Amino acid sequence: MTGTCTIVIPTFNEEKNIQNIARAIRSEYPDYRILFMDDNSTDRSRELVEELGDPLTKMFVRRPEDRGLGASVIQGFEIAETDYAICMDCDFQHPISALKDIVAELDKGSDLCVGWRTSRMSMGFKRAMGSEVVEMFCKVFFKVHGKQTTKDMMSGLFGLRCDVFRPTIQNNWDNFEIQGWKVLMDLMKYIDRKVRISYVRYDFGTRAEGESHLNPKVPIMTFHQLWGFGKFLAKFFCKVYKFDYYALYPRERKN
Ligand SMILES: Nc1nc2c(ncn2[C@@H]2O[C@H](COP(=O)(O)OP(=O)(O)OP(=O)(O)O)[C@@H](O)[C@H]2O)c(=O)[nH]1
Ligand SMILES: [Mg+2]
Repeated sequence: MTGTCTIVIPTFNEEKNIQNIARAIRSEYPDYRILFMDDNSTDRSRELVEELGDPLTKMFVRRPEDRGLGASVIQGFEIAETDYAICMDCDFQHPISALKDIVAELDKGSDLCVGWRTSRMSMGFKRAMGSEVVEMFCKVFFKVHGKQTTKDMMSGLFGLRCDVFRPTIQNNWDNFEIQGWKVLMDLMKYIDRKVRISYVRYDFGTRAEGESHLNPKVPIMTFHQLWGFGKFLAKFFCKVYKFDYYALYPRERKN
């Protein structure tokens, strides 16, 4: 028997994609729940989700003081009321067809199924190379700290068994990189047991509509996930790019 599934989609101002993605998922998967984790979008996203009138498609509007892509996804996993939860972006960069393959892997007994990109070139050469290099760098830190890695640590498409990951989420809420983008990496950092990992290969696409939210703080926040030395690097790059480190991480401010 197949497990029940929630598709967790973090959103911020995705009015150009939000109905299309919900309809595309629904046309292939009549039973999956869709949960948009929205950070108080200022566009028509909320009305557009209501307009769909789909009882299995919901939008959770998050507290404004808690804004963050990482926090949105992790909270979505925590509140999902299904056996499995899969995270994907709203802009069609992740193929809808991969969702059933992820569920099939979880049905077979994996705790975590990672969407493993065949190539990152759709991001453009420079960004793709940067992403590969940062990923290799991160993996070294994970190995040094005796942590499990995955073949695509920075993939935004992955599914998990909620019962396995929920305790980790609940016990580490204050440790996660709230505004960070590398949610899978965060979960692998804190998961307290060896999880059974499987993979689904996929072609990473380009954004369908709307504006990218990628910003220069994303790599800094990725470094910050890498324990003490990573925090040192994050501070260094904040200085170089003239960002206020303590505005990003107020809890680290010394009194
Ligand atoms: N909840 C929430 N979602 C966000 C936030 N920033 C971005 N998102 C969503 O996270 C997903 C990934 O963001 P994108 O802007 O597509 O980032 P990207 O895929 O790295 O960049 P592109 O390749 O240019 O699309 C999208 O579904 C966004 O709507 C945020 O602050 N909060
Ligand atoms: Mg995108």
